[in-house]
Amino acid sequence: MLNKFFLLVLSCGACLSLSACDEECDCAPTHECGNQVVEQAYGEECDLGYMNSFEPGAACRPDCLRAGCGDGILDPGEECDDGTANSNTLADSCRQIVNPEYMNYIDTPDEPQYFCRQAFCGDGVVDDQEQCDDGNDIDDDTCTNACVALD
Ligand SMILES: [Ca+2]
Ligand SMILES: [Ca+2]
Ligand SMILES: [Ca+2]
Repeated sequence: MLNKFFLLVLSCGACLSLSACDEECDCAPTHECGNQVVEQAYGEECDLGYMNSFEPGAACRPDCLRAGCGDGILDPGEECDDGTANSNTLADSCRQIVNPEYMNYIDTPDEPQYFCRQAFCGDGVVDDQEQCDDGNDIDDDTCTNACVALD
């Protein structure tokens, strides 16, 4: 496997150095994040070349993934974003919620919209300042919609 890889690299290098055999050269296709070509086969979601940026609100990150909830950068419209520390099950964490009411500012209709939101009453996790959180809309059960526990 390794040898095969090196053979490919060698033949590719040799081929590219000889303009005469350009058309026969079946070297592995090259790809690069930053070449302004969205190479989906290599996991790229976007590629704006030198415009790829870690800046909040940038349309494309330097890793050729779209900006959004979960990238660890506080983008416009996000209440929080702790990246991989976002959690929908740990108390007082930044929530990563799929909810059409909270559209990410970047329109990606083909994918679920994650919205980064602070922990809140109704997310089903008992957070700071909450006596309970059953995550439902029933106000007169044992946990009110204000996250107050009733006997
Ligand atoms: Ca690319
Ligand atoms: Ca973000
Ligand atoms: Ca909660």
